[in-house]
Amino acid sequence: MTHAVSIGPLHESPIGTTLERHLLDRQRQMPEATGDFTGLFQQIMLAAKIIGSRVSKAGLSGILGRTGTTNVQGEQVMKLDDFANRTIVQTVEAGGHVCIMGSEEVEEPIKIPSQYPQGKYVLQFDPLDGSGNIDINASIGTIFSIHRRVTPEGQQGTLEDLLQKGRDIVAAGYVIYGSSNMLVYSTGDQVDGFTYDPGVGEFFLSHPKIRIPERGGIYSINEGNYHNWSEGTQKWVDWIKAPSENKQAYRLRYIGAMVADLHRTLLRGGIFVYPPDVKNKRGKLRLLYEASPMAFLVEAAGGAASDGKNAILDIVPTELHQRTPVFIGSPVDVADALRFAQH
Ligand code: P6P
Repeated sequence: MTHAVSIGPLHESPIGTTLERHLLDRQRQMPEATGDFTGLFQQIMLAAKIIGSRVSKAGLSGILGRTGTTNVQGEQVMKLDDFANRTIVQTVEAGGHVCIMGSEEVEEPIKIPSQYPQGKYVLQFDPLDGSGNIDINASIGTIFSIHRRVTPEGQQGTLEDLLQKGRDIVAAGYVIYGSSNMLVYSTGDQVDGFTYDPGVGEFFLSHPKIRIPERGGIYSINEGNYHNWSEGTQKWVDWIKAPSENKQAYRLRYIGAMVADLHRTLLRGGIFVYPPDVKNKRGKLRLLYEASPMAFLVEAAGGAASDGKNAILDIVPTELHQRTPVFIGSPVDVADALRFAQH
């Protein structure tokens, strides 16, 4: 007679915790959950796997380089940008979980075709952040942010659904396509990181409950813009890279893709800054699908994120592609930077 063998709770099992399991555990803890959020997240996960697969073969599949078009930001659209954008739109639009989408690559709000159900969520994303790094095989990423709709259910979503503060985000995350591919997300209470195993085709929990150090030792900013900055920003950079009585000289690290620079900042501490300059009065980075979701994650990990005056999550958006200055990272380092930048 065979005896039933208890293998113990799955979270202690040798296979680890998949992202799928993590989402279902989260859903079970919320009695009011309908499965909509989990369904949307599974579509985002599928898109991340498809994009990751294509990025890893970009050099071979002849889609490096430019499409010859420019996006709403006036930036050259790389073939992979376009592929990533289309992948997310087509993976999500038919799922019935969102009523409208916003993308860095698309000037207008992306409506859900009338043949599909209009869902209760709003998805905004930068499909391939740091695309300038594609051709040199440096890390790039996808950033996403999920809100609840604010317009009445059952009809198509509108721009009003997109122009919501970061403080009202339901969930945000990023995928980093690097030496390994990771998906990092939060619903506001904690930040968890999942590493992709291409042999299995699953994301596995590898960085549970990420907390950013109170203070780091790295600053991340494009010093090539030094002479375009305000005097306050210049003084902060001069200060942070010099040893002083209560701090070491910080080291400079700058990858040129916000996702990669912020992933390092989240894990190691320190600060990432894209300040205003004489050419970009409101900085370069976009609020709704870059700064807000990253600020949501960093605050959930115990960090801080400011536009130089106010918390990024409290900014009330007025335009889909509006930009904002960004000072984000360890709370002590952000407070130090704001002391200089506000002068
Ligand atoms: P710069 C990439 O183009 C991006 O939008 C962010 O990912 C990155 O942090 C920033 O711009 C880099 O800008 O002017 O330093 O090349």
